[in-house]
This record gives sequence, structure tokens and C-alpha cells, in this order.
Amino acid sequence: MDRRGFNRRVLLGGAVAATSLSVGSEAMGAETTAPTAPAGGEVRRIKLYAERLDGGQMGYGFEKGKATVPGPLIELNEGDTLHIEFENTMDVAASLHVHGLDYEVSSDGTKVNKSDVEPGGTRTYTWRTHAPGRRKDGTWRAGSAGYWHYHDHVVGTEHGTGGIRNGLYGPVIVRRTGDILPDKTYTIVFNDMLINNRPPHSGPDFEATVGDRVEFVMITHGEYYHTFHMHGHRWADNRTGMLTGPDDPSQVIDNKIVGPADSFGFQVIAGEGVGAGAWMYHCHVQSHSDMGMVGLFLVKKTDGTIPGYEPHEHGQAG
Ligand SMILES: [Cu+2]
Repeated sequence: MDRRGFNRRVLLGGAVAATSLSVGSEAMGAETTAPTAPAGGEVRRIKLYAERLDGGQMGYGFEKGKATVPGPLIELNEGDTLHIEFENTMDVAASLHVHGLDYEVSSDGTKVNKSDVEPGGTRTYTWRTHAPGRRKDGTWRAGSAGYWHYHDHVVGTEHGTGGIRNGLYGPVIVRRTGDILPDKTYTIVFNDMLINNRPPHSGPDFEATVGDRVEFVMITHGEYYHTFHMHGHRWADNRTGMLTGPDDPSQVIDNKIVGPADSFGFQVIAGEGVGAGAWMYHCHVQSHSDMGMVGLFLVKKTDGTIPGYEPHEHGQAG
């Protein structure tokens, strides 16, 4: 059985290569040896908990007692449906509200739609996604694919201002069939003047080895506008953060203005053309970087070392 599956994959791979050759260099941008996202259409069920954490923080987690800030990455493929059994273990009402996906008002996660969850309560939220396509009137409907996020919408105020401030937020990625999959994904959230709710000047730092395909999801929350900047690496300002080919007109950037509830993502090849190193990422509003909105993208050589880098006392892999 396994062997048959393997052989079939090999055959399909051969067929793809032959097709690409026959259409010539125009197909260059579409060719990749990296794994890609499968077709969607699955119905999945997960559990998600909202919990109080130390220091007045709050977090979401897939398992009881394991909540984190940011909350865990939720990944879907266009066409997937996700049922989330959400349990609120806290002593205040909480909810789950998502950006970018399809949901009925009963899964809105707001007081106005009575879709929040009382202390100790449970509620199932349903998120759906769809592929792009043409409407009956001929216009084009966007698909769900993108870098999105979820957050509380009721703690503190009816907009979840207290919940978001305390850490009730997390990333959502919806992939399109054929999207290139990364080796690892990291989430960076500018929340007021903090990154991922950590103390200023303390990261989070993210590790990779030269050549890794690393994906970043960048989300902003809170009161301020920021500029996200990464050293030594750049990305395309489009849906995936990657150029689709030599004629993709997307601007290539290494700095992006972001405001509350914005989200975007991109993939880089760690150290590509620049090598291993402790590459800073930070808010480029000068006073914000000076106040500690900075972390490191620690790109190691294959022997595990990072040239010129001595871990600072607050440094910590995230
Ligand atoms: Cu800033």
C-alpha cells in the first residue's frame, strides 16, 4: 500500500516535470521542489481554551494548562471547515473572533451577537473557507487564502480591548492549493509597545539555519501604528510574500507600515545571499525601537554557530 502510494507520487512528479519542459521557460516561476499545500475541503475539529496566565496575562491554547501568547497557529487550506470547541476557563466572559474567514453571526464572538462564552462555559465556533472563483454576475470573488488572525472580542470592553491587551490573540493561515509550505512558521505581534506581550528589549528571538524556508506571520494590535522592519531579508508585498515569477509586479520590501488588526505574512530563505547572523527585526518608528520593540532572527550556520553573536542576557529563543 505504502509502496504503491510512493510509486504513484514518483510518477506524478515525472509527469509534472515533463509538462514544465514542454511549455519552456515561462513555467520557471511555478517550479519548486518545496512541498506545497494540498487541496482543501476537509472538515476538522479542534479544542481551544482561554486561560489566565501569570502576570495578569491571558492566552489561548489547544490543551488545558498550555495557553501561550500569541495563541497557537491555526492553519487551513481553502475549502476547509473548522469547528472549534472553545472552553473559557477564566473568571470573566471571553470569546473567539476571527478575521478574513467565513462565519455566521453565531460564530462572530461578540456580545452584540451573543456569541461570547461565560466563565466556565463552552461554545463551538465554526469557520469556513473558500477558493476564489467567478460569481454568476461575472465578477471575481477572492478566496480565503491569506495571513489572518483571531482574538477575543469581549474582555474588558465590548471590543475585547482588555483581552487583546492581555494576550488573547493568535495567527491564522489559510493556504491555497499549491502554495509553498515553509520549514517553520513564527508569529510576531506588535501589541501596543510590546512584541508578543514580552517585556521591552527581550525579543522574542527566532531561530533558523541558513537555507531554511522560514515563514513569518506579522500581526498588529493595540493603540499605535508601527513600521515592521527586518534586517538582511526582504519579501514581496502580496498575498504570500513571495514573487510568483519574473513578471510579478509586486513591490519587494523590507519595511511595512502596520496598524491595529493588520496582518500579513511572508517567507524568506534564512540568510540567503547574506549568510548566518543575528539579524534584527524591529519597529522602525525610532522612539519605538529605542523603547525596546526589537528582537532577533538568529540564523545559524549548519554547524550551529552564529558569527559575531553573543547571546545577551535577556535573549531567548521564541
Ligand atoms: Cu512602533
